[in-house]
Amino acid sequence: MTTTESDREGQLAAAGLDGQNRTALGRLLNTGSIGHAEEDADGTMRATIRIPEDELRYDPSILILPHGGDLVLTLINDDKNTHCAVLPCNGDPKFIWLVNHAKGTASINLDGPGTYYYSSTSGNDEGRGLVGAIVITGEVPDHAKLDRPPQPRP
Ligand SMILES: [Cu+2]
Repeated sequence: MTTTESDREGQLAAAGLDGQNRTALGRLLNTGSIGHAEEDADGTMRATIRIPEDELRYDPSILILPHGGDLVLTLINDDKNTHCAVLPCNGDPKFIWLVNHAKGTASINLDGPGTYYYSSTSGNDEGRGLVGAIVITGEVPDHAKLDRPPQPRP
């Protein structure tokens, strides 16, 4: 599911910050849409991220996960240029190369809540805004909690 916030999009468009070579070289980071991963019965999460033609953004640009774990990402490059994604993953990052009109799948594991950024590191994609975020909600898994008394929280 993808949602948009029309007021913000209108303001970004009016300011010339929603595309390439207007007010700035590229769009601002994470000004695109928001999406939610779907979850299989076994807890594996799935989502599809596209790179629309001539927009230099991931869509959704912010992907929200209900909790940490395994994520199967389908990436589709609808653009007329080659892009990629260097994705966060426990251990080493994962790299997926996406030539024009390519579709690929990346399996990653992120077991802690938090905000993870990824981008296309080819050409000047990052500088032009081809940066996405994966936001994991939920609690830290028990195995990652420190053995200490409850801490005050804001
Ligand atoms: Cu779940």
